[in-house]
Amino acid sequence: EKLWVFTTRADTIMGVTFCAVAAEHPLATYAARNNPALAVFIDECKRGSVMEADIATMEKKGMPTGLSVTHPFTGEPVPVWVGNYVLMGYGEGAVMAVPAHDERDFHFARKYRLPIRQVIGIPDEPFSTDAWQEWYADKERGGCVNSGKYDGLGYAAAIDAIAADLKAKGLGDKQVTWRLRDWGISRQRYWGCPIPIIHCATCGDVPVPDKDLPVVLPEDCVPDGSGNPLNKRADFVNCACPKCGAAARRETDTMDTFVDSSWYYARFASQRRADVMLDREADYWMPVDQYIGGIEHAILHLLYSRFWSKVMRDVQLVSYDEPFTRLLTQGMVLNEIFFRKPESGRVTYYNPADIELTFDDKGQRGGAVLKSDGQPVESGGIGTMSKSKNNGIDPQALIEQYGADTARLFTMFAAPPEMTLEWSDASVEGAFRFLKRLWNFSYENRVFIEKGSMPIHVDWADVSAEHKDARRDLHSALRQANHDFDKRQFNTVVSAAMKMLNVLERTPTATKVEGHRKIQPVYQALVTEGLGILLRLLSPITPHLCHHLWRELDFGDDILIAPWPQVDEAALERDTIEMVVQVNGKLRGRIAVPAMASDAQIRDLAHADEGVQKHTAGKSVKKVIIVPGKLVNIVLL
Ligand code: ANZ
Ligand code: ZN
Repeated sequence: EKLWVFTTRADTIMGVTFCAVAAEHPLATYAARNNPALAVFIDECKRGSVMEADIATMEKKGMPTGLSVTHPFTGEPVPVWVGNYVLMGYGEGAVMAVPAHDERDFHFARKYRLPIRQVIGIPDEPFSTDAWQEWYADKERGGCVNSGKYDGLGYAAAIDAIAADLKAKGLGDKQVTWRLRDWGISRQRYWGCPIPIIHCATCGDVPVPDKDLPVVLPEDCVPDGSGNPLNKRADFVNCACPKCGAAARRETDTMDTFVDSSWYYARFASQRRADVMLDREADYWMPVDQYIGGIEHAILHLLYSRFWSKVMRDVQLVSYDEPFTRLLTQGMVLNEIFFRKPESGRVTYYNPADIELTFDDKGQRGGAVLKSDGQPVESGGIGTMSKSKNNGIDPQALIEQYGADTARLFTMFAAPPEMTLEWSDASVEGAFRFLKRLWNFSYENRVFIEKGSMPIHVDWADVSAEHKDARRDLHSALRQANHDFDKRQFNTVVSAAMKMLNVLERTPTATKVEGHRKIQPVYQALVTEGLGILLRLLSPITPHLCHHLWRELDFGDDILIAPWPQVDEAALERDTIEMVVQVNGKLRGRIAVPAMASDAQIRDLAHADEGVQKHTAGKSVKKVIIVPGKLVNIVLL
């Protein structure tokens, strides 16, 4: 007979020193017939956990079957053991053990004094059977050793060669194995998708006929904590068997909510028809371009929905293969936790919105009191917003006080979306102030922008250094923000917008001409261009305000259809660059050098700087190091 094993490391085949089978494996049962000790051990294993997580940590135990198999290449006999770490439900329920390169096999072999044979090596890494080392399992860096004709081959090449040789002998082949496990989808819970099955004493489990679908749940059950209330509903439970017509019972288990969440998005994209699960419209919209969810979905929901998509694809409900193109895992929102713990009884948590903080004369945070009774509460520090800790904030309250744009700006600005975000009322205020500034600035400058204001023609090559700098700052902020939008790093998009407003606010507006203030056309041009960019840049984050100002300033009717602002590369060019000058590595001055300056020119300018001269006078220079665009370091002898 043959013993089949599943391995992902065929490259280690010359290091096999034993095989191990699961307790449920037919070979184990066979070996236990005349071996009572083995039978007892097998029983013990069967009572143990089959959870992978438990198996990973539990003590590895085994017992020899007394049988052996023949190594496919060397022809040597290989003993077969029963091992408690081998799962019947995975692969073949049997493993080829390579103690030198598999950590479980290593500990097993050490415990039962089985041979350990190195067959993967990394130059300069000494191998010892005394203790397991991470690199023993490294398939990236290692190559075959002590493996005859396979010596020197890397992981992939060795597997190809060995698989081909096994195939030629009819002793093996490459195969794809999935680690999907069964998913029990029924729940003893009232409010879920009904399982359309009727239980009949004679016919068994009979599906509800198509014409009677969907099974509709009663909506007036009152859960009383004593189990699934559907069980008590005779009107729901009692029915006739669709096959024989006899009295039968309707299934009261409902489906796991993960069933619904596995495909809801496809239904959202195809919700017009009530008579089908999905129509072709789902294909038009799907897959989801950008999925967003918490990390808690990483192994459950995201895996289930991929699996479900493939089933829907196989039964030709949809034609796509994967449900989500791109995933963003957002960070948790944190907030302070407030509570009171009575002498006896349960802790009560209070919502931060109902708490007032007290401060001493120096503005230092003191205690906290509950607004309603003025009595102190304790702080439990910062934690994830949760129902159990009652530290969630209802954005509705913020929206009512400050408007939706402020609420959005604050959340976008507080942290990159993947990071945790600490809630702070002060930052909400800051976001609000910024939007007010933008609003005021826009109205103050409206006259320069709206239709009917002076037409402006500016040759940007020909304006003052100050205005050139301002325009460069605007465009370099835009370049950074466009980049950050692509990376979904909205917090720095907001900082770019803030920088733009600062630049615009400090740009000189007017010159005095014959005692009168005369608005400079270059200012007008700059503010028109700058606000145009700023409003479009912010519009995905604070849409209402930007849309309104866009119209008020006569930029156009609808900011949503305005083209996205583009960086003017010419604006980014500099006439002069500031470089820092160091003497022996210490900062001694700053110089402005022409953008096109040669190294010799830069060196001369550095030596001419007053601050630098103080430290170089009378000394000899050993060498000058120039880091282009950044720094000059003068090293003295
Ligand atoms: C020989 C070998 C040598 C292995 C080596 C690993 C390292 P993943 O990657 O998680 O799929 N295996 C196979 N079937 C098993 C079962 N029923 N119960 C427990 N373990 C089983 O794991 C694949 C590896 O898990 C396989 O590759 C096998 O051990 C083990 F240096 O074979 B390997
Ligand atoms: Zn029946």
